[in-house]
Amino acid sequence: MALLRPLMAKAEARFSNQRFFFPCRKSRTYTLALTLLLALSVVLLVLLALDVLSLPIGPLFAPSRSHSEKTEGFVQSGRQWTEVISWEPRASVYHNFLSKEECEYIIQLAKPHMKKSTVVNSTTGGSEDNSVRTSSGMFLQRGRDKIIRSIEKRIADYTFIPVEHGEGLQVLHYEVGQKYEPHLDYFADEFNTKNGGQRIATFLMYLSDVEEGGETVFPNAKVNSSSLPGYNELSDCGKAGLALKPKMGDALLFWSMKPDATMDPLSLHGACPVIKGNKWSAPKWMRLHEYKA
Ligand SMILES: O=C(O)CCC(=O)C(=O)O
Repeated sequence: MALLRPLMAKAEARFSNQRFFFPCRKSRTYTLALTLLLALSVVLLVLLALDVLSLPIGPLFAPSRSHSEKTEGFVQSGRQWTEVISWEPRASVYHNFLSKEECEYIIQLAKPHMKKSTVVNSTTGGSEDNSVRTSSGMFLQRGRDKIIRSIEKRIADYTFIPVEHGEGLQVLHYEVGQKYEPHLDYFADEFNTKNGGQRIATFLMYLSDVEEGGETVFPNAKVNSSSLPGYNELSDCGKAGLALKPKMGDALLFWSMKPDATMDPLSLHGACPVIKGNKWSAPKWMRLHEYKA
């Protein structure tokens, strides 16, 4: 026993040695870190489930660009999503397609060159002044600069219609009382289809809000529009069909050509008279074939 005493003392000293307890503390630290991580994951999962947080994955129909993505020169800060508003005719809205800066840029480019809008004479194919269209407008050359090229590329990416099939961007301005009576964007004459063939779709961008009136209306759309949200805020002209109230940056895509390659008369549409404020819009017409701009 006397012989064992030094050994036992040595073992006791070892047990009480700090170094012995160090691995124990280390494992407690690990346990604490793991618990914290687990708690954090649970909190994250709860926040995701409650939709307080979201992963950078869009819904099925959302365009690929995410919030605050930098477009050519400008930052798009609004939330972007698309919404089908009608199947007959086929029409959808792309919310916040353009940034505020892009809208202002287009207006500032167009302003010095605005002229009274004309319509196409369906027999001769020529342009003429007509009381059915009282806005003013101008065309921006396709691909004229970096900003316009970026917008045109985004339209092509979204519609799957190549940039080369697009006409130059038209910029339209409507003052109080100005309008465009219901009409079709596709042609009834041969002259206007020589370059590029028929117009198959229109991508109409709103460059401004309008206080009252100025809606784009589809009088023959097969939609019960009176049950849609916002119906009560529409003008009488807007209430006469499926109508979209202009909102700066939003874009309306509608198809003049049906999937069976025939033209769609239900795509008849017009611009309601502006009652209060000003309206700026920019249609991009897209053709069946390459359009020599
Ligand atoms: O500005 C609008 O709301 C409609 C424009 C339009 O219909 C057109 O230019 O063909």
